[in-house]
Order: sequence, then structure tokens, then C-alpha cells
Amino acid sequence: MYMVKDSNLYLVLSSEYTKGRPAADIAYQAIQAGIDILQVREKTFSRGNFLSYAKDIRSLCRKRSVTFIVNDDPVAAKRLDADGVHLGQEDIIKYPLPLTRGILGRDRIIGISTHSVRQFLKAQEQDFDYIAFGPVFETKTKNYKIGTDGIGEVLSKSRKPVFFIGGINMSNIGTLASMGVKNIAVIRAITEADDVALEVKRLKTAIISLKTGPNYADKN
Ligand code: 3NM
Repeated sequence: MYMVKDSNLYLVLSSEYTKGRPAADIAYQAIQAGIDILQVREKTFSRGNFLSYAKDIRSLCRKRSVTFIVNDDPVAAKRLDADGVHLGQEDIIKYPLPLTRGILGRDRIIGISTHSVRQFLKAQEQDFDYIAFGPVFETKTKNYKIGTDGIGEVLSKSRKPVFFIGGINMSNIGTLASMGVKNIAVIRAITEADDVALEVKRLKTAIISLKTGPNYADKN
């Protein structure tokens, strides 16, 4: 079975936040520069448009063995032969976990967004492969943030990979590093960077140096 390992830089690619540049160009540069996981997240495309767009991104990912994840839609993920799907708290109403697992099978990744320690702990009891926790800092896609208060508890109780998300960039990654965070997911830090490759390398270096504090790997 696919394992999500530690020290991952996870790019959520959203064409809304590329400063007018083609999303595929951003993806290409980020993949070359060393991201580990890429999620395609497009809320406004029709399924047909999404599938043809995502197919190109998937090919870019395949060439460099970057894990390719589709947002929200297990059926699209299956059709794209994606490595997995990422579900939000609303998506699991339409696509409950057993249904999603049935569509994708055991060997694919299913991730879930959580927005409180309570949601995190609940998700951890279920058959998800990784859990995202946020928004830690201010972000464009949510009108609230949960801050860093829950991070210690999440890390100390986690038995699965956790991706912290929301407003993370080079200016605040040190705060997370000091708490023991191992994996981060970002949109704008990469998609809005003037030099995408340079920013990916900086973030990746910062993540690799995130070595302090408890994490799920230490407990297994
Ligand atoms: N999900 P940026 S925050 C897509 O907390 C997404 O679940 C979040 O974008 C969550 O890195 C977020 O530009 C947006 O702040 C992350």
C-alpha cells in the first residue's frame, strides 16, 4: 500500500492564484524543483474541462514520481488514475469514506481536511491515509483561521501523517518548525512566487530541517 512519508512539501495547485500564469507552467517548475505531492484543486471547471486539464498535470507528475492527488471528486480521481483524492468535510457527505474507498480501492490515498482538534481526532479513527489541519494562518480560501494552539496536541496524538495548511510561507515556517511540524501544504507560497523553483527549494529545505518535536513516526 502507498505510504505517505514524512517531510513532504505538498502543493495545492489552483489556477485562481497563479498571478495570471498558466497553472501547468507553475506545476512544471514546482515539480522540477522538488515538491513531493501535487493536488489539483479547481472549483469552477466543468468535469470535462477539469479532466483534460488534470490529465496534463498528471503526466508532469508521473515523469518525476510526484504523488498526484485530485481534490473533492473520487470519480474524477478514478478516471484520471490518480494516486488519490483529497476530501473536505462537506465532500464526505456526498462521498462517505466506504464509498470513496470502493471507488478508488485500497492502494490509493484518501486525505481529509480537518479544522479543529476534535475533527482531527475523529478523522484519525477512520480509514484516511493522511489528515490536513488548518487553516493555521490567514488564507484566501477560508474566512477564518484556527491558529497554532492545537498543533501541539495534534502532533502528540497523531498516528498518521498530518499536513498543516493555511497561509504557510517562509516567514512563518520557523514557528511551525519549532513545534515539530513535518509536512506542510501550500497554495500561494508557491503559486504566487516570482521564482517558483527557488521558493520550492527554500520551503523544502525548511521542511527537511523540521526535526524537533514529536511526530507519528517516532511513536510507531
Ligand atoms: N484548505 P494558502 S487552507 C485549500 O485549512 C486550503 O483546510 C485549507 O492556501 C484548510 O497556502 C487552504 O495560499 C488554502 O494559504 C491554502
